[in-house]
Amino acid sequence: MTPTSTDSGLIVHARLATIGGQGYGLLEDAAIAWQDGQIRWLGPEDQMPDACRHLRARALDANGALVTPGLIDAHTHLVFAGNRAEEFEQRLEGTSYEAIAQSGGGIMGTVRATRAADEEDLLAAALPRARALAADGVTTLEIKSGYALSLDGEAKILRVARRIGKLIGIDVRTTLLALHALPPEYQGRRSEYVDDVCTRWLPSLHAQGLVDGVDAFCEGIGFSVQEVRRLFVAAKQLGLPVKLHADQLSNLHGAALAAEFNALSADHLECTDDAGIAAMAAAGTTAMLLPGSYYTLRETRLPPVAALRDAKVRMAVATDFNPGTSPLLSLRLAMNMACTLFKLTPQEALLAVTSHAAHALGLQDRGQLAPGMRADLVLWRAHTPAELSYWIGGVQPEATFCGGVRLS
Ligand code: DI6
Ligand code: FE
Repeated sequence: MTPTSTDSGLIVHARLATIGGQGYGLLEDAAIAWQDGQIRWLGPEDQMPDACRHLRARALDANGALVTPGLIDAHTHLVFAGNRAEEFEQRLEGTSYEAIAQSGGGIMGTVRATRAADEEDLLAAALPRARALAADGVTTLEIKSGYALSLDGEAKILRVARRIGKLIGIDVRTTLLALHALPPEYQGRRSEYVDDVCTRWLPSLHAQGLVDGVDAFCEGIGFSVQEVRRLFVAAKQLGLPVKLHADQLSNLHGAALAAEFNALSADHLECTDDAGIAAMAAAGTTAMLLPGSYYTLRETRLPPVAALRDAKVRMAVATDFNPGTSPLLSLRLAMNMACTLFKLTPQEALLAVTSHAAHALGLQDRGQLAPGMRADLVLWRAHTPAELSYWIGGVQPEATFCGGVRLS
């Protein structure tokens, strides 16, 4: 690899929050070098090995500023058409989220708009959203389907998700969320819908290379534990990891179900009980906290953060970006909300969008700064790691690298 390669580089005079070892894993007066998209060395600048010195010619001088791993937004519904601003108004006038869904709005409103959009329209709508997340330091982005609810439509969404990653240069992980709402064609035939998703849609989309994981909306207005169980059995047979929208609006014991299938994550958890937490702890399932939807729905039940912490369940945080309950395009704002609303410490919040979020996607090659890890890193216009949770807006990356290649 030559010094001019686009996926090699060096940052000097940095404060590295490595997220390895204890807490932030801070290294002062440090340098970090990468080659072929992988971190090769990091440490005190005066100990830099000769093998890294050829990168000096085009080193970035951080002037003492903070470098973190690239942020990971591990729960989004980024690809859809239209928006739901009208429902936002209705909710503020007193109509509940569930009542809107039951009267044919909610998710189904977005489904109608998304079905009517072609692939290029969907891409054009989604790209600026992904760019907004990337501008805030996101280098790995999970995107769920779930707003077309037909085999071809879900494929269209997942293809758009993959294209976004290539166009912006970030790493996109796709999740099939067909059990999001019952499509109108299947009214009165719920069981047949679940069967079709399990036996036809999932194998077909998997064979097309469009599915990295499987999710479901386990809720009174979504799908039951029994229905989700069938989906998870089918996913496991294909070797696909699962995760679950669990216990957000009601306690259907979704967290325990997720744990039973060794889910990567159980997400939301506002209504999760002690048995659910114990099951997650035993299974190593990550708790995915989503303060954006808590805030937007003006929810008052808090996820059981103290109990999750006591049980040593890993906590991740994501935007849950979606048009209904979380129109939030800043993972940093989600970190701030996780601290202010859920009482995470800023240190927990940074872990939640780096190493714990990587865990929630089943990815071992990122989320920390260490030799051998992907060179996904952000140089911030900030000095202390707590600033990333503290400032509400304003702090932006000075430079972002994904797989060693500079994004901004
Ligand atoms: N994620 C979801 O899938 C639902 N809520 C959530 O947090 C529904 C999103 C929507 O209303 O479109
Ligand atoms: Fe969601």
